[in-house]
Amino acid sequence: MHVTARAHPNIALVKYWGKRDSERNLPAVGSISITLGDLWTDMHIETDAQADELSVNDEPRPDLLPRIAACLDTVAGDDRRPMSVTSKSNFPVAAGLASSASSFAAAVVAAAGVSGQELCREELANLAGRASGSAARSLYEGFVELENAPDRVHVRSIRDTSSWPLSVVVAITSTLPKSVGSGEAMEVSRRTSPFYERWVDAQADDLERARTAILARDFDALAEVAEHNCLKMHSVMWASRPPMVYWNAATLDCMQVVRQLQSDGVSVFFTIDAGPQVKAICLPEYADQVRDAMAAIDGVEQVMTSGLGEGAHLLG
Ligand code: 2P0
Repeated sequence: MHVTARAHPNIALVKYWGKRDSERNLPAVGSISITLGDLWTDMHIETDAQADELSVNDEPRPDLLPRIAACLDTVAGDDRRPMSVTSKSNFPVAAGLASSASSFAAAVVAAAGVSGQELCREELANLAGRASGSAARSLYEGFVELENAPDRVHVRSIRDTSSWPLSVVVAITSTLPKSVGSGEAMEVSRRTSPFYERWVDAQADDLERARTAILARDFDALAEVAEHNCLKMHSVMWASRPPMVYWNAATLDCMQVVRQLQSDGVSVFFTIDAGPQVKAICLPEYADQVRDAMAAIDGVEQVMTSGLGEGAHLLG
């Protein structure tokens, strides 16, 4: 028996940073993201293996296997058959490009498919979220909101992919794996950042503003709240002990170029996750101009452009 599932990474515009329950990996705050269409992770699972095994982009990765195997257990049960998992992504993994989101979203869909479990999307999202909080959002298309509910998360698409097309230009400023994983970094922030509680308290207001902007297709309002929310999250990290600074010099140069484009009248804004890459979100008519401007920056190694995309699904 074998299946392949495809999931796309997502980029949060109102960010998840902090857990209310580490045991069950429940987030401390809601979040809003966009699912990318042109970046993907394909996860192929076969059940004819002697023991669980994992390869990522054609390399055996026993180091990553325990986390994937635990995720497969939550979907297919502890007594499931051994699974041979082959994961391929068309973008750099573990560099702040949400590869864990697309990987775990693909893993739950593939595991359900190969084990014959009929689980609804909301259930799959909760299982993916237990493995990696942001992965719950990659089950859904377009603009996605994740809300905290007692003991679980509630995730839904608040606008589909075609009704407000946006372009995302990803400027890759380093492909090195990050020094501190986001799960661990969030815990350091929760324990030590003087800004952490204020961050959690203010999130409902940012979610409301972003949701309203998305429903009204108000680009400027979305830009304002997304940049503000991103910079607040990084302020929480910077003020943690030890401080967590994921940016490099090119990250700052990209932000400055986005500011310049904005003052030239281009509808674009930036967001940055737990890594040094800069994601510039723009109206599609500006995508080429934004891509060319980002590609010209010293220290930008690669630029990828994506539209919005669909939720995780089985292929074939
Ligand atoms: C987000 N990030 O909302 C935020 C913004 C990074 C910065 O979700 O510990 O890999 O596995 O639940 O989902 C990255 O964190 O963390 C993340 P875990 P995850 O996209």
